[in-house]
Parts: sequence; C-alpha cells; structure tokens
Amino acid sequence: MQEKVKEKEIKGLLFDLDGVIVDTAKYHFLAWKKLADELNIDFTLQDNERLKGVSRMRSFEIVLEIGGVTMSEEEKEKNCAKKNDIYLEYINQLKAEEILPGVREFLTDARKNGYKIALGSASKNSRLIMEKLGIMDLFDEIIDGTVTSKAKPDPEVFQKGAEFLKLPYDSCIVFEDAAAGIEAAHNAGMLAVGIGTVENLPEADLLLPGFKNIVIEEILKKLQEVKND
Ligand code: B16
Ligand code: MG
Repeated sequence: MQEKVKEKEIKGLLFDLDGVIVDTAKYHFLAWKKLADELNIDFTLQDNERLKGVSRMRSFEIVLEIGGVTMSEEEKEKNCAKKNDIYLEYINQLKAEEILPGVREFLTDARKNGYKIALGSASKNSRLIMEKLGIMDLFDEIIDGTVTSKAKPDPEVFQKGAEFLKLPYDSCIVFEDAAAGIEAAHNAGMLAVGIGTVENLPEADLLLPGFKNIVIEEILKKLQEVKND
C-alpha cells in the first residue's frame, strides 16, 4: 500500500524546465529542423514530441533514426554542437514574458511558505534560460545536464536535487511534462505531478494543465486525496 501523503512532510519542490517553466521545445524544434533539412531528413513537429525531456545526443540519434541515417561519433558530436549554436540564437532572444502562465507567482508563493526549490532538467543551457527569464533567485539549487550523467528515467537528477537541498528523497515532489521524467521521479521514490494530460502522462500521481491560479498547498491537498483514497 502506498504510504500516506502528509502535507507537512513535503519540503522540497523539484521542477523540470522545458515544458514546465518555459516552452523551449519550440526552439529545440526549429534548431533540429534546420539541421535535419541540411541532412535531408524529414523531421516534423510530431517527431519533435519524441525529443521532449531527452538529452541532446539522444535527441540527435532519434533524428538520425527517423531519417535512416548513420554517422560516426565524431560527426554526431559536431552536429550536436551545430544544433546547439542554432538553438542558442533563439535562447539569446528569450524574453522574461515567455515564462509559462502562473509559474513565477507559484514559485514566489512556495518560497514565501518555506519550501526549498530546485531545478531538475536535462538541459545544459538551463542557467542561461533561467537568467533570461529572470528566475535565478527563485531557486535554491540547479541540477541540470551539466551535473548529471544519466538521463531520465534514471532518478539521478531528482536524487541529486533532494541531496543538494539536504532533504530526504520522499520529502520532495517533482513537476514534470515528460513520461520519462515522471518515471525518474518514481524511481527516486518521489511523487510526480504531471504538467499535461492523462494521454501523455498516464503514470503521474496528479495532473495539472499548468500553474495558473494554483498554490502549493492546494496541490499537496489534492495529492493527499488521490493517494489516500
Ligand atoms: P540542451 P528538460 C530537455 O529539457 C528538453 O526537453 C529536451 O528536448 C532537450 O534535448 C534536453 O533538455 C537537453 O537540452 O540541448 O539544452 O542541453 O525538459 O529536461 O528541462
Ligand atoms: Mg521537460
């Protein structure tokens, strides 16, 4: 039987970046699309869904699989660097207003109420993105692709998040938009709030469309209801 969720026991909140705090997927798409065009690979928006939450190299391998193209490790590295240069052209123009609705207010309220907050993202560009959004000061710790070696669904990123916050794993909850991220949270022994729909995230403990007009206490209450049923 699932352990009971007590509102008071949750002290840490771990946030994925792309798809939870900001929609950078559209810029990843534009960059991958440009590279795919150069390689004569037909890459669609629907294909881009498969890259969400996935590391840069694994994303490129998926693009290559779609095109039925093989490449040496060296060539793959070169193309990943090229994609990142294109991606950074977009990210350098990112505006603070692009933060997803309600996120800034949600984080501000949670901090005010004493919750510790960490980022748990696969991106190696997370600091630049957060600086552009002006939200660095709302996070206690940043765990991203520069300090992790195993991709979600491996629990490493969220376990490190809890460790950096000096909290036990089960006193943290995760906010994620990718199925692999929900699985990573569960693998870390944490509850996972999915930002999305039941079709995309059937394993999430609770689903939310986003952070507009909701505060952490309400989410913990809902989790408690769902888990203690
Ligand atoms: P980068 P998340 C992920 O961010 C993106 O969803 C995924 O599409 C991307 O490939 C990955 O970051 C790596 O990003 O190329 O910037 O290192 O959802 O884990 O915040
Ligand atoms: Mg994501």
